[in-house]
Amino acid sequence: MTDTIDTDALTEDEARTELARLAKILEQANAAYHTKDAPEISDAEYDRLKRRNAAIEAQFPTLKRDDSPSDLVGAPVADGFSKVTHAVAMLSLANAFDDADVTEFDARIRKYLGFAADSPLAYTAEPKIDGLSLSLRYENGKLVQAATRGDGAVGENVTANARTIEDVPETLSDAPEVLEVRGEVYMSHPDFEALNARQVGADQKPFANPRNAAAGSLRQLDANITRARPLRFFAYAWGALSDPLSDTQMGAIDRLQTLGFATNPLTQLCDGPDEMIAHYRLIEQKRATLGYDIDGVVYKVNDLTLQSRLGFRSTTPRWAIAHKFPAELAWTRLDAIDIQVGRTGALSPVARLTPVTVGGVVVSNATLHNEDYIAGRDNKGDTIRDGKDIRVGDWVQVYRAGDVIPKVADVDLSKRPEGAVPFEMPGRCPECGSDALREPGDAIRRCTGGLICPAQAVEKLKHFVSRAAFDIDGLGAKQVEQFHADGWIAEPADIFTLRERYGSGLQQLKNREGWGEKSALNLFDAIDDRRNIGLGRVIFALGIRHVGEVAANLLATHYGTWDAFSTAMRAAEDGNDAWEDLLGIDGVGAVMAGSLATTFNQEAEIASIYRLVAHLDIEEAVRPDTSGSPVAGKTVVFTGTLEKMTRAEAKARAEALGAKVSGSVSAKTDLLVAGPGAGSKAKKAAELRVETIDEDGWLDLIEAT
Ligand code: D41
Repeated sequence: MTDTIDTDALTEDEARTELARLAKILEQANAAYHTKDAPEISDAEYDRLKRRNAAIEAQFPTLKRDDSPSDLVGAPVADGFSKVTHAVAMLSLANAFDDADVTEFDARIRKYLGFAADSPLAYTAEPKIDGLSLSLRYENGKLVQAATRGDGAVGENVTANARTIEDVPETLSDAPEVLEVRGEVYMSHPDFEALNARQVGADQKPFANPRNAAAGSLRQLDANITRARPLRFFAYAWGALSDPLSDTQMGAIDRLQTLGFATNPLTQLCDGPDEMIAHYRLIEQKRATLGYDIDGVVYKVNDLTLQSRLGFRSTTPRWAIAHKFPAELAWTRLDAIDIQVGRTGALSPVARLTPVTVGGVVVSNATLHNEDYIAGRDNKGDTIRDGKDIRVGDWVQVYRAGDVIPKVADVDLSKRPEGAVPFEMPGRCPECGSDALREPGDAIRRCTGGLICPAQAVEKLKHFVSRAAFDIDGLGAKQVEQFHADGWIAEPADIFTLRERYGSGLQQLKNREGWGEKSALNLFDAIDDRRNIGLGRVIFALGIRHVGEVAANLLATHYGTWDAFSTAMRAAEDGNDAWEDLLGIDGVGAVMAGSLATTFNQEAEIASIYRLVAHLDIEEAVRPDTSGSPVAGKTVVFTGTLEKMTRAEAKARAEALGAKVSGSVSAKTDLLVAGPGAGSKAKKAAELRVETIDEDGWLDLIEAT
């Protein structure tokens, strides 16, 4: 049989044989591409064979092979895995650090739902596995795709690798038609020790901890390497579903177990904070003998109807929280204090430490926050560490909590060397020599050099290319630093003229050390790919003080287009309409608004921003999908007593449906939802002829969606 045969003409037997042949060729091509870095067939030929395979599968869906090349990782993308957009976003977890945080979590949920302190409310409690999350998609009981969490919205396609994990079933019986199972991939302690022994035996670097080993193993481009690494998987959640698994969290976990997934045996139902905390203590006690790493306990509201009523805030569900174990501590010597200059000019003192192992990771740097912290005062000027200051030469206690930068907690004065002197923060920027000043009420000293400070420029550029910003393949912090040092790029706009300036001619990128023909072309292409970019990313990438990723996305959805956003920012001035509109965004406060307005009114800044924007085609912000929502774009006011939900819940649900919720009735109000006891607002609405409905009317209206 030849490739030129029209797939339409194939008999079922021929199709089966042909699919087997294509699977073999494509698998070989993949292996050659990824492991030997020496492709055996051209990209075009590869694509053609893959399309042919897909065409036959479409015609004979029942013949699709378990090892179908359609699901194989590693279409010939330049480097790394192909991307997968999660059908349902993978959220993250908020943290609780002590018992009081757990009690508050319960109180917050009760308040939101309008539950009395004594009405029953059950939670599940389970160990928080210290691995990496994975989403497995099953269609008609067959594993069709596995993806890492990535940034929660888009992950990496690691299907071929996931298939090598024993705890990941290839097929399920009696499963919903579509089922996305989510859980944690991890490596057990004995498997980790054995792997590291093999690594050392083969003159390879050992892994620092089981989590890194699991991550390194799952993200292997060659699935055969993953196969040789003993990974495990606990299921704890789900994404897209064609039918519900159960009506409770516990029931759903049991169902996942029945379907053939490993679930954690320490998962337990608790009737409230006291039982949750008791279970936390029990898990903490067992921690050392479990045989795998955990870093806390996760609590989830058990009733799935309540979970959906509670919903989520930006990236974390309101119905779940991770109660973390206390951070691990270690003592070591403080060798020096260096000053780093950040993208907003903040001078940050960094502790250089005699390397010490803290919770399985070697720590040699820690943050010291600011000069007050070093002197023994917190942000409010109150005494910390009993007022003990920190000096070079001191013995300090460092701790590491989660993935964050290690911190210095304490100092041992009995070991202070003679002649140690109090630390003094420089009054000038160590990078550009400009004055470094503290504004009243700010604990941070800042370089006033602005755009002339090379450290600020580099940090701005690093932020610009970071994952949540422009995320340009092949252009990371290291490359940006080098390009900046060599004068190739001074500001973000310069990235977009790199091809023009260094794509050919005497000083070519491909001739630089560490670069070649292919990597240079890939970089230019990756940059071109990003000329078309979402508004939220652009706003975040500008690196404006106080404007993080969540805020950038709020601004993007509020203003919709770059023009609307930038015009409003230029116009915003304390008290005017643009300013009030900006402050009206839920999640934007006066400090952030001030920072935005200041940035857009500095001529040098704005010129730099416009030089950048000239290279871009900025997409309109995607508003939440409220198609079919009867209240999208409408301004709604709630008044009086609501009986079936709390005010907070009503507001959150209205906003999720695309409505704007306001506190007062005006000519702009579209709808008033009035419960018993509605007073002046109902009167004003009647005067203005604003449509008014009661709580049941509101529920009928939104439930019709
Ligand atoms: O064991 C874990 N690491 C774990 C992580 C867990 N047992 N449950 C989790 N539940 C969630 C939600 C509530 C959002 C479904 C999680 C995570 N998320 C999670 N892990 C990493 C990011 C989010």
